[in-house]
Amino acid sequence: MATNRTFTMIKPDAVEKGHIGAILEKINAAGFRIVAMKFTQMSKRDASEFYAIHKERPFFGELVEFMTRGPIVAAILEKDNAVEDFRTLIGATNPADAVEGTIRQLYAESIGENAIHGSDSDENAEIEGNFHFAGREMF
Ligand code: FUP
Repeated sequence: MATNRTFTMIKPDAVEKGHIGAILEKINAAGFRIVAMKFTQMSKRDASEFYAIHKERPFFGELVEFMTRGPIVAAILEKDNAVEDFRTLIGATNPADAVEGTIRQLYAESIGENAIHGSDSDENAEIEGNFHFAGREMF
């Protein structure tokens, strides 16, 4: 499997609770290399654009409110099979369904406030990574 890249965000709930360090430890321990990282806060426009695919869903308003209520950590990660392996590391979208030891099982409260994002395809990793790290030629 070729080395490739994925995109992640440690979401406002996990940042508020002081879990940045613990989550980065798990990411490093799982063999991911951090190739770009920033501590930032998304505007309503940013979050609406980032999650545009969900704009017709009933939870869209709450999702935008949540993602903009405090800072996040955005990062690009590199590893063999990065996208799939990172989805395994973070666990199911709903932490109630997440496998023991996954980041969402350990640190997430609910499907709406689920601690961390991981891109679901190589194509979306590139789109999302370029959204947050425009002009850096990360992919
Ligand atoms: P994931 O790929 O696991 O991040 O999940 P989705 O792309 O399906 O959802 C993106 C975000 O929308 C989730 F992280 C949280 C939010 N969401 C809800 O609030 N309710 C839902 O029923 C589904 C998703």
